[in-house]
Amino acid sequence: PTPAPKNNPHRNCITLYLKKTYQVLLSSWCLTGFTVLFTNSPTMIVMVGLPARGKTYISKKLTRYLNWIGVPTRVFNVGQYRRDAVRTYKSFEFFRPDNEEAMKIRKACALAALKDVFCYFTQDHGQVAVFDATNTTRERREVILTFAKENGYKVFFVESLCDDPEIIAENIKQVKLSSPDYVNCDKEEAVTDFLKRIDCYKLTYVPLDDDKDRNLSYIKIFNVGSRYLINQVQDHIQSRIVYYLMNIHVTPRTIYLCRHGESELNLLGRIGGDSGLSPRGMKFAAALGTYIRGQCILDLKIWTSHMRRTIQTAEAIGVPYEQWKALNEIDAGVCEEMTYEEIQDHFTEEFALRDQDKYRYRYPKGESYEDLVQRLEPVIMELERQENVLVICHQAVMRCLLAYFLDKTSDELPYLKCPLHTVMKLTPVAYGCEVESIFLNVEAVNTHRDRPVNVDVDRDPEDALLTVPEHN
Ligand SMILES: *C1O[C@H](CO)[C@@H](O)[C@H](O)[C@H]1NC(C)=O
Ligand SMILES: *[C@@H]1O[C@H](CO)[C@@H](O)[C@H](O)[C@H]1NC(C)=O
Repeated sequence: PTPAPKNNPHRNCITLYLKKTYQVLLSSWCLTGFTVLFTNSPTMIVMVGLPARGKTYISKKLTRYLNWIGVPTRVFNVGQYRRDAVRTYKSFEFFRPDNEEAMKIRKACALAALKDVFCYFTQDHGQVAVFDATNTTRERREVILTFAKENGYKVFFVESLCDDPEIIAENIKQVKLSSPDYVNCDKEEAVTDFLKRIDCYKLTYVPLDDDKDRNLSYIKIFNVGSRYLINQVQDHIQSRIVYYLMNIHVTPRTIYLCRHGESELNLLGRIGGDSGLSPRGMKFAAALGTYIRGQCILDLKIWTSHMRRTIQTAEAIGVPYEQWKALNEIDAGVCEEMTYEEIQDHFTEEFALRDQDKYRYRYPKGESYEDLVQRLEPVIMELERQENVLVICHQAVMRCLLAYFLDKTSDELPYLKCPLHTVMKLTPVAYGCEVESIFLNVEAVNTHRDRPVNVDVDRDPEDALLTVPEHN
């Protein structure tokens, strides 16, 4: 909106009105996939629940997702502040509610974390802070609410409840035993100590209450997602968080990512287009079929784009597959089917601008990586819902998907190495994702172009073309 003149007495009203209107407008744009995300005040996501209820897991995963969709987010782990303050952990005794000395330390740590949240919002342009603490009493939550109110932040609680001893035992085994608190410690002793630590918290734990907390915004997650309760969602970002949390699961599974086999245009060093596979590309498709059959995966879903080269690759596997238009390669607009040499020739300035900010650069009449991430968001959401999936896609698309799973920044994303004829096998582990890269032994051209040192618009052609991979 054009700002109203300064001397207009109604100016504040008008801006407020515009703000409100635009907020609604922008929110609906976000839903239809535009790249604008609008949050007028920062949000604190506050985790609530006993230890070993997956709070850190949820915090890290949610943070990775929000950063990937373009909302600057950071985790503040109060436990880590405690570990930094009290170097050596002795036992659960530290967590007894009648241990006054320890309570003081814990309170000081939480305050230090809140202070850092404040700095993150004011100095580092953060939009969401995930406060990963236990926060099991109403009084403690009140401290956060007051702090948030004073600073004009919104608060959204995420409470994880679990009464299934098997899930809790699994969580302790998976993540708690590798915690810094239990290095050089007997495994069984550690589990016993940890269960006692949980008992200390149980003494004072008060879950969010249907009636007393009815004015708060929160989601309660029961037994890792078998049931949810959602209360007072305030805005667009909270609604997206709720939607995401309701789609993720913890069932072990594997995701395979690869590109199509080498295409006719790859051989010529031409980007985009919709060509078929080269003879080596066909060989890769067959090798992929053999590899996938060798993995013996039950119920493997296979997804391709709408482009010939991914469909031909999937055909060779000989099992049903699903086509997603959202998986189509980045649209290079006026540069489609050109070689990098031709782009440098015809669109010299554009070529340099792309090197200056490859993530945000949008090809004339085409897309940017940033656009692509928005287009791929429904794919990520469906990947979260599914179990074993093989995604046969394209270089830029695979970079975006990989960046999500490996928590890469938008600066790193457009330069991730995704060579042809190589499968990336992703396995979720405790707090992230393990990746194994498998080359299927079929030669292919290199299509990776690194960022050249010189990115000035008036650089020499040699400088611009320095990192272009070899081609026919
Ligand atoms: C929850 O957060 C509050 C913030 O004021 C803090 O005082 C408290 O120590 C946290 N809970 C626990 C059990 O760490
Ligand atoms: C909730 O908000 C309403 C309206 O502001 C208020 O009257 C009520 O007392 C609040 N309830 C609680 C439990 O805080």
